[in-house]
Amino acid sequence: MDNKAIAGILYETADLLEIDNQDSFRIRSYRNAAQAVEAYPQQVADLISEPKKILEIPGIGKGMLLNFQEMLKEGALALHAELLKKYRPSMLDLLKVQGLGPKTIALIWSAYQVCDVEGVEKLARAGKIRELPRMGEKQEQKLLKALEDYKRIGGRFLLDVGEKEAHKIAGHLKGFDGIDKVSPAGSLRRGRETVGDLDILVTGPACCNDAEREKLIEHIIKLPGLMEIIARGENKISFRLRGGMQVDVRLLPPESFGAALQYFTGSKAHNVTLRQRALKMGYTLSEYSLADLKTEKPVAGKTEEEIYARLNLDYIPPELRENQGEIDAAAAHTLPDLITVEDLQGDVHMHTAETDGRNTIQEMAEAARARGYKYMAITDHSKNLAFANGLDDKRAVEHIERIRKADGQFEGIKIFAGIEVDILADGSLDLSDSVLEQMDIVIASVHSLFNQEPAEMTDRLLKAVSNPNTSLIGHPTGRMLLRRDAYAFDLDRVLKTAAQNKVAMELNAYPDRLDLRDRHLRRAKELGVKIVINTDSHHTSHMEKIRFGVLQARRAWLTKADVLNTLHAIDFAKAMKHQWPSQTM
Ligand code: DGT
Ligand code: CA
Ligand code: CA
Ligand code: ZN
Repeated sequence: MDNKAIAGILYETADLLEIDNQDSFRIRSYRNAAQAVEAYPQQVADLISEPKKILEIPGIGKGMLLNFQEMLKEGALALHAELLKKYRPSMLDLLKVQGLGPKTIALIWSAYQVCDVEGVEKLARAGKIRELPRMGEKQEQKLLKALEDYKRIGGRFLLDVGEKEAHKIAGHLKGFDGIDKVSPAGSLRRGRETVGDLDILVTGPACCNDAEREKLIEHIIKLPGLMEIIARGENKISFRLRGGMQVDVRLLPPESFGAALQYFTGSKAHNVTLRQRALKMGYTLSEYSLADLKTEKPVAGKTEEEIYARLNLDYIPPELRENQGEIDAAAAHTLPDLITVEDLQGDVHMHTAETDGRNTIQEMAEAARARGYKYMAITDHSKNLAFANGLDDKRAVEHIERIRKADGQFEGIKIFAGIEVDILADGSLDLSDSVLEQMDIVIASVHSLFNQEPAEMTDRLLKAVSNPNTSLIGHPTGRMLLRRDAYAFDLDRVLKTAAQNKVAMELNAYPDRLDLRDRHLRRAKELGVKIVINTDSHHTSHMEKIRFGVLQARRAWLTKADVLNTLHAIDFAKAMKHQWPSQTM
């Protein structure tokens, strides 16, 4: 159990104690402990044999120590489990609704014994919330709006969170005899930017008869972190994990694994179009097989490849299966040769401890070289971002010197000197031209005043794209997935000017940004704008997030030729100075 998991249980316990009307001192002790563990630099699990050290963590007393020992030994906390049993896990979903705190939830519970999102919504629609003490019509309306927001985004998870849970489940399943393959399907396999629930397919001898399947399902429900079983069938089980994510696991015989993988990978729209094509060709396509329409005899089903081939289609990578023209392209053999992680030669947006990063230039360079990159860039913040300790002109120049020196010391990787300079309210850049001119790469980004009028924001970005020092625009729409929408502006106009000026757009690979997003990237490509895929790493461990960016690039049909940081270092450096390669590679 890592610190995050421990903190998660403690936070939930505090909330549930509050709903349970326990005394505030006790509630606070759980919340404080959760905060302390979350911020603690060392893993508490490594200290299990040294209780003294655990007691040195601020806010952790003897009573809390017992809780820690229980969690680390049992993987759970009895108090937490009891409270969840009393109030049902759905209570935890309610706590995630904006503005719905433990106090209000306790109020609703004591009046109506309702503790799930749907139930509370019903009460609000029936005008039952306004009747509660300290509530009124206004609070009820606000709650309804919050419930709507919750349903729109609250039930979804970032791609990396979904992937991590899927890995854990796959690891647990592989420990069982008679399993050959475990594959994620659904939106996770398509690399969608967020996932609703996880769909996981399992095949092997253990899936082929009732007795074995029963044993396998018994094994699955022992998964650590499984909180609630939602539905259990002969070859399917659905459950909810701690944290709220729902998982559907399906057990399949090998002969229909490909058909099931195809079906459950989706998207629904892709499947509908594919099924129509199958019908026209005299087949039926189902989750069990591709079969002859008349004789009902299966003609394919073991692998996805044989299904697509039977339908006279090139294999369609999961990322493209959104019914956006991929089936026609596969029929015409014109699917793009999608970019891969291996195509990338460098990552050119990263921060160091000089501003708000955690590592030195050397540490970042070492990590980039270990990934096999041929080049990288250090691009710390500028002074407008005061809370990040952004650089002014003088410090920026000193930093360039340090970067050049580090570059001289490092074999095997070119370290470009760059900056992530703020685009100020009027579209000017936060550092002097004379300083920006010394940079190999200038990433211009909006980090403030997101609420400008759309026309003003468009002008602001147009001005940044027209600045001769700008090489690319960082995270161009500013959205934060599940938290903040993109700022409003005319992206098309900005893209058109960017194409003229040969200023690139970033695909920020960080899983809570993924900005530009898939359909915007596809539009950028259409308008002739080149892309740079970056991680925006603030720590050496962030560099591996690059694959989430590549997934989005693939969803946007991008090839190696569309992405500038697939170029060799010398050509890449030219591209950052508006000299894009003329012909496609
Ligand atoms: P999500 O979970 O909201 O992120 O999105 P998906 O795409 O994973 O959707 P999900 O989990 O409801 O279903 C997984 C796949 O299964 C979906 O992409 C296509 C297939 N599927 C599920 N239900 C249906 C259905 O009623 N009709 C068709 N044609 N396909 C379905
Ligand atoms: Ca799903
Ligand atoms: Ca599902
Ligand atoms: Zn930024």
